[in-house]
Amino acid sequence: MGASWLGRGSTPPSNTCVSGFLPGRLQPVSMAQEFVNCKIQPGKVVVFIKPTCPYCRRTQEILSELPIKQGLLEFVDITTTNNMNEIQDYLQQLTGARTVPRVFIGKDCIGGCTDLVNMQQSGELLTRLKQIGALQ
Ligand SMILES: N[C@@H](CCC(=O)N[C@@H](CS)C(=O)NCC(=O)O)C(=O)O
Repeated sequence: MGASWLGRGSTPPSNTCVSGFLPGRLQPVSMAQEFVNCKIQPGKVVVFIKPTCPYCRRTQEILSELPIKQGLLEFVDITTTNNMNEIQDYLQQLTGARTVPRVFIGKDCIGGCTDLVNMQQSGELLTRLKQIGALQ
């Protein structure tokens, strides 16, 4: 088991999540960073949530009603982790905000609930979902 790509080149396959020092990086990757990085994937919609947050619930309603392919929509409840604050710190670093929800369409963070609602109303949401191949 372990990182079977080691020794076969300097970089892991793009779908592999690794810990420790990533190639070309000087800083070690923290558990929180690794957790978040592994969830965010090019073809997926991922939302970091807290179940008690009304904006998160609204976001879940909106996205769950859309015809997104099976397995390509994930809600990640960060309250079940033992490093929630570090995860939020990293989300702040990545996206400019540490509030939940944080919505990722593919690798891009589109913001929170208000941003999602605006994108839905403008039609941009379906366009972006189509672009990443997430629609049925
Ligand atoms: N304008 C934001 C509001 C999000 C927001 O205020 N979320 C609250 C929870 S309901 C939050 O993250 N508070 C800080 C925290 O829980 O750490 C959005 O639309 O997503």
